[in-house]
Amino acid sequence: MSNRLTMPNDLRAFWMPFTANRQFKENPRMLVAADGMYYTAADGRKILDGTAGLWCCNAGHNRPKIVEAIQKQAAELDYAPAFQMGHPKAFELANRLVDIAPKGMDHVFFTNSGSESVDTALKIAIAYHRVRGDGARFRLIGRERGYHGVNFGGISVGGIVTNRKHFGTLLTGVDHLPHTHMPAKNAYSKGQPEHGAELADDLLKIATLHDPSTIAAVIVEPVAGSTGVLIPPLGYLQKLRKICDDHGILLIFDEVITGYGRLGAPFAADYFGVTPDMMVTAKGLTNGVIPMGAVLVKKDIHDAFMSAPDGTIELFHGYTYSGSPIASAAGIATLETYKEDGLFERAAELAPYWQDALHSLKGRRHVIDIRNLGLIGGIELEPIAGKPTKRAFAAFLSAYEKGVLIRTTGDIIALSPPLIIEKSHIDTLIGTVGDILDHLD
Ligand code: PXG
Ligand code: PLP
Repeated sequence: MSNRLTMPNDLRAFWMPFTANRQFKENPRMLVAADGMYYTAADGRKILDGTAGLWCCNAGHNRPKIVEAIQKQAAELDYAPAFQMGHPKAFELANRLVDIAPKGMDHVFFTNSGSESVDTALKIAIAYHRVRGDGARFRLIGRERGYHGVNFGGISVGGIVTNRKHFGTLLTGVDHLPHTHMPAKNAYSKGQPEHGAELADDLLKIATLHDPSTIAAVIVEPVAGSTGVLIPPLGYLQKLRKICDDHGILLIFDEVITGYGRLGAPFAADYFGVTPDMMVTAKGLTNGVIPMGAVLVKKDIHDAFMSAPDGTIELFHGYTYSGSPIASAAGIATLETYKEDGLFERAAELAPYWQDALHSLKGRRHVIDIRNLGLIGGIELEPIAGKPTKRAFAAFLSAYEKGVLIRTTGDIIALSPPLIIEKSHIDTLIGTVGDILDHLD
């Protein structure tokens, strides 16, 4: 007899990602529609989206241009083989990405997610040194509290203990920089904190320990998102760039969250004025609508592979859905939407209002730090003694009850609204969070 479950609302089969499955299924939170700044819940309530989905719907929901592009593409060319075959839209999207990327980032490798983009960039880094005859450079350096997705490469360079400890030996030849979170000195910084640029000097220490000639690449999030909105200290990223340059080490920025306007510039590289050798992107590339990632690569790195003998595959890497037609069409329509609506500029214009609104929560119950940059905000709460994460999760549940979607990580509330947010929405979002905190245990 089949054990297939036929009840329409049986929730057991779907093993949900990064979710307390049993708790969720006892009291599910179901979204059934979305438009502009709002989700609609299954019970019909409108939920203000304070997180752009999961940091990805930068242009807001149900954008006509993106919806039409996907519909049209599905009917015209649903899928084309990705290997040894092409279709025009993938090339067009790559060109458009190069147009908005920092100067010199001239090539694009397509993936389906941030995790795949991370592993792609790490592989390109190691292979790049090898094709240049420098195969002794194999080490990868990540950072504590870094999130680089969930594939083996990404969790190896990542710095989240819970994401690593269950999964064996991970990649070898990996080391980690210290994280840059210094609440004792930097609490309540507006924008970039003043203290901590010297933490970048640890790269030199690590490089010296292993010998710099063994290090292939360093990967960091310009602003760490998932581990609670950690803003880089002034001068920190510049120092990393300098140390990498001095020692032939590639610098990879993981811009999965910071890319596509989140900081009020196309990429964090533009915002900070530091150009990495590769940029890892996903999420906002298609406004979160269709899975897609892109690794942007400097010309020199790409070109190093192109001296392979004629007719040979230069890089033995790729995915069935690399640059798939529907994702490419969605990407093109997304970049057009960002441009037509001036959303990157809009994020920059709104950033001061966002900063003031966030920091107005200073002194509210349980709040021990507030951090912000562009349209990202982090509100750190005092944990309940012996019960880490419980207070912030209670805030998340209470916000959802009150019609506002926030995200929590540890005891930190992370906010990253769509870039179409209005000042009145910011008032509602921050006002609701403040009210909730007043009533939390
Ligand atoms: N790098 C960074 C910097 C990310 O933020 C990934 C890689 C992996 O992307 P994919 O597409 O494989 O999930 C991410 C993803 C959260 C949250 O609430 C953050 C992410 C994903 C889900 C939740 O902080 N970031
Ligand atoms: N596993 C098997 C058996 C496959 O045939 C393939 C691709 O052909 C993969 C995994 C990789 O899938 P993807 O290219 O979607 O990452």
